Amino acid sequence: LTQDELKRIAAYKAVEFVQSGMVLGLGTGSTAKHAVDRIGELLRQGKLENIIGIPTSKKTQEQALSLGIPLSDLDSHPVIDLSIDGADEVDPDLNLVKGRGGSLLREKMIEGASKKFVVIVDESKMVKHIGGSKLALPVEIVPFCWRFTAEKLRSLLEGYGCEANLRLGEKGKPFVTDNGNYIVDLNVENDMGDLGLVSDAILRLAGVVEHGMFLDMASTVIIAGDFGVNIKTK
Ligand code: DER
Repeated sequence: LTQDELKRIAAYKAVEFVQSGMVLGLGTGSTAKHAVDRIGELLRQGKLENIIGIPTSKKTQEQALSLGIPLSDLDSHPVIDLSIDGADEVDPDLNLVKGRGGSLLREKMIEGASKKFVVIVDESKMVKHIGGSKLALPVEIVPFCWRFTAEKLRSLLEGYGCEANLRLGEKGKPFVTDNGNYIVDLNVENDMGDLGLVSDAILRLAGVVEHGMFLDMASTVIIAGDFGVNIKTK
């Protein structure tokens, strides 16, 4: 099976948790895209009804609109029944790294407001400990004096062998999030140990908006692999 087929399998499995009448957090990324497509299909077939979607990015908002999924926002729905989203890394405690698609702030707000947060991944996302792989830990920061904040982040984590790189968009310009902020990708080499301490230290830096570690937030992780589908629940 291709990686995209595995993503679709995990996504379709997660949509089985969706019931008519639910307020749903709609995730962002290539895996969540399959879940949003599936929800749109079931609505069209009349197998689901009275769904309200809360999109985690402008990209997902456009996808949901094109599928005719009724949309709203957190101001109107501060409590969400179920959110479905992908992840970049999942550790054995179901802690996540997210944000490689640049939507981590809205995802964390919406998924943090959800009674149930189902994560959908292909098996390649499973790691022994998050942040210690070659993949980056995204941090959303304000554009004002971004070099100052990036250096503060780098020195904060230099004990773990950290490089801080400003994420670039088109034509070498800084990538700008849906919220008008920048993203610094922290390439951390070693296991960061107590992730809660690292999270608090990052969030204390005044120029930081939010980071991509989603600690103790996932209620269920659906993993699709050539072995089949494995569902881990907190
Ligand atoms: O950027 C994000 O937060 C995405 O949800 C990411 O974590 C997963 O994206 P993928 O499904 O395209 O791998």
